[in-house]
Amino acid sequence: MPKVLTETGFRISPSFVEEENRKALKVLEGDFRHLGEQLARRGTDIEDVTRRVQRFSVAVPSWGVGTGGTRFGRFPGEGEPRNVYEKLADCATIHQLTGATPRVSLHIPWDKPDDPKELIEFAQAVGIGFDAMNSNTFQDQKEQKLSYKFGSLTHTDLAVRQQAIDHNIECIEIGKTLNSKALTVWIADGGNFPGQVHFRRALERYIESLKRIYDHLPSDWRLFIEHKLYEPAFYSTILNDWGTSYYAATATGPKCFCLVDLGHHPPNTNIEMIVSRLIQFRKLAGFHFNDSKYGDDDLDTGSIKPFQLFLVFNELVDAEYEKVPGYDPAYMIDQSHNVTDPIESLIASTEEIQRAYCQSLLVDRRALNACQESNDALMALKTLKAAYNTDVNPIIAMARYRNGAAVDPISSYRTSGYRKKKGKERPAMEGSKSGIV
Ligand code: PSV
Ligand code: MN
Repeated sequence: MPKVLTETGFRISPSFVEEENRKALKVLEGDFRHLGEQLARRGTDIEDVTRRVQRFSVAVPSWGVGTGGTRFGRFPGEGEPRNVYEKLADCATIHQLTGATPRVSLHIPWDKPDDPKELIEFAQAVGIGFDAMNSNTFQDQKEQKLSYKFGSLTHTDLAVRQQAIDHNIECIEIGKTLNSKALTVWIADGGNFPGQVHFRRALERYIESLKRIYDHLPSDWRLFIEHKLYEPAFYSTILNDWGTSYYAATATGPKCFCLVDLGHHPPNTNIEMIVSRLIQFRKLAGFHFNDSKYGDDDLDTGSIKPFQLFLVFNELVDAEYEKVPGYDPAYMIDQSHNVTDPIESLIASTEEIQRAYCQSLLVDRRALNACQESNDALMALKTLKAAYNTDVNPIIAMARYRNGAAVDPISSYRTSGYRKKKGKERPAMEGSKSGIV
């Protein structure tokens, strides 16, 4: 395993980014000034919006920097990360270029460190921190005693449930050493046949298991539970929707919250309304951002339904604006990159998330409220569209520049030759565990 700085391999130098930015700055300043004038006419201060975009951040998933795959295959890319250190190095590069992804979310045991202290040192050296820990009881591991084939936290056999509980506690223990502050639990438990699972008893077992995990949660930690309609169980899943998630989180305790993965609903679901409900009930954990056309496609955020993403952020900014007590959502990306360079996809997705946030900041909330109160449906939509249709690229680019990142991150990434260099440094290894598959 690499031993701090000297072994991080090639890194894009700050002077390279500065030089790239220098070439793009004049045009950016012109566009920013022009947009600033437009927004001023609408009563919005571009500097205020830019500062808020600068402060916004989203975590990246360690498993997102490797090529994903489908049930049918995986087509690995050049220079894929082969261990947690190389994943951190790629995540740090994304942060260096976007200035908006300062933390990485680890998945255990995929990223289980041999020595957490060494991992922290490495993370500090490349300039990245740790976000929520993720447990994995949806696969069997080599050294594992009991199988999760028929469930984990909800298994009919107490010994299997105990094994899954112990694994989650281990994730908390590892996370404590990394200064993480949350555990995300997603289980694949469910049934493929009508009659296979007793719905009520399985949900009771789930909540009992969650409570055992919750007992080990440090006082400043939160427990995130992630619902999902289907897959890999195709008939029924235990935590199938936000309502069940709300019930389970409430039954578990005040530090347990409901995480919304955008791909975990039936097509056409009004996700922004789910988000609003969870905010109202003080149980929104945060997000796994991605996009989908048909199901849990794990496509790049904003690539299919950018207006939906904007409407989700509109609810979030509304909660910020109204200072809803206890409102503190955790933002994370959860995608599978099958045909692109994962670093490029994560950079582009970060930009789409910032865009939706920034556009939501432009919503004239007083005007919207007036439309709602006077039942002016058409103007209510037009008020939202005025914000959504604004090209906020100059604000996002300026926020990046002022955060010391790249004005045009994908262009700088490509020009730096990072991927080619990693291709030489990281010859493919047998059994490399990047991506999801
Ligand atoms: C399940 O589909 C999920 O969204 C969960 O967050 C997992 O931890 C993640 O994908 C990675 O497989
Ligand atoms: Mn997810």
